Amino acid sequence: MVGILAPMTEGQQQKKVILSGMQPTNDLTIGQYCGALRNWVELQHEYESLFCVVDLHAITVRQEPAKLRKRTLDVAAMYMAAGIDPDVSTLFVQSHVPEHTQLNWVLTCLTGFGECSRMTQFKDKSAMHADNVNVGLFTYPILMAADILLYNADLVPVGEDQRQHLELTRNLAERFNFHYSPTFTVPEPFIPKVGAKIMSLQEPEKKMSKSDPNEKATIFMVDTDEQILSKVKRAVTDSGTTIVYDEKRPGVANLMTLYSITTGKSNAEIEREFAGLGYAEFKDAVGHAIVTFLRPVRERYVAIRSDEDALKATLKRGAEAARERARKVLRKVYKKTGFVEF
Ligand code: ATP
Ligand code: LTN
Repeated sequence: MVGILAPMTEGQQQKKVILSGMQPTNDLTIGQYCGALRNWVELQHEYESLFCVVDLHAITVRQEPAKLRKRTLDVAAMYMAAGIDPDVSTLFVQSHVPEHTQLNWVLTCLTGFGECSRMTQFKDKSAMHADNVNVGLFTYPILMAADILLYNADLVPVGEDQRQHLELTRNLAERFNFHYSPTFTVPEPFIPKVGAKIMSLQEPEKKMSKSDPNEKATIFMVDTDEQILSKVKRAVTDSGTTIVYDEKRPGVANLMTLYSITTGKSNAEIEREFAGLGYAEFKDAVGHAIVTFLRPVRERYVAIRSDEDALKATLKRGAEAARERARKVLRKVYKKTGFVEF
């Protein structure tokens, strides 16, 4: 399934393009790693890849400036620790490329009020932040569409919760192409079969979220070995006894998914491994598998994060490369929209 490719300009890459991003609203979780980041790492060699830290999106929820600044660098360092190679992929901060907000405006004027009102994330987040239901939260998915369309991304690797935003992005691309002339690639979501929705360890019917006030519900990528083992040990399961994959038993299913991703074993293999054993043995194995898996990532993270100058230089280089591309696409969009060229 391929979107309509925009005509190639001279010297443009032949590889297909992927773009994705995460908000620097807290430390990253193992949910984000499983749903998105690990796929970015795998896909980066096959695609022309752009990954950004979406700080403009983050301020749709109130942020403390000093924390936002720090977390933006934390998230970029975690991308690299997880395996994003800035010599292979373009790694940048969204606010460093002003074309995102410029395209955002053009797309905003093509978006129906009703389309934004239907977004589940808006409904959820406005309920969660009832004291600050700002217009940015409402138009959030249009800015996301701008991020994607600005680079004519073919594929957008994200978790399940972003499917609806991708659908809006596709509609906006088609709408612009129809009203003006073919300009944007219509992107496809890339949502993994396993791990697209890692659930909370405390309420396994709910998505694991980096903003969950209950810290026991979430495994952060920077958690210590002890924290991980303790959180997994206390994870909510059910009154059953067997280790069998069953979506009706979301606690056990979620732990099986985490075990599968961190060890590479299939559900059938896991079921065989734990046949006749109980939750205690299973949780112990899951906890240790996550610890073994995350430890080297955390060690790389600490090393990368400790050299802030180098990290900032990497992001500067990424922003320059991204701007170079973004400027060309925005220019085309402005021209087609009818703005007088400067
Ligand atoms: P929050 O958890 O604070 O609501 P978010 O979902 O807005 O955060 P982002 O940083 O914007 O978090 O998400 C980055 C990526 O990680 C997205 O592609 C999202 O689908 C994915 N993701 C987030 N949480 C999970 C999860 N629990 N399971 C799988 N993928 C996830
Ligand atoms: N809305 C996304 C974050 C995001 C994004 C993007 C993802 C902003 N811009 C562009 C992919 C492509 C989320 O995960 N909450």
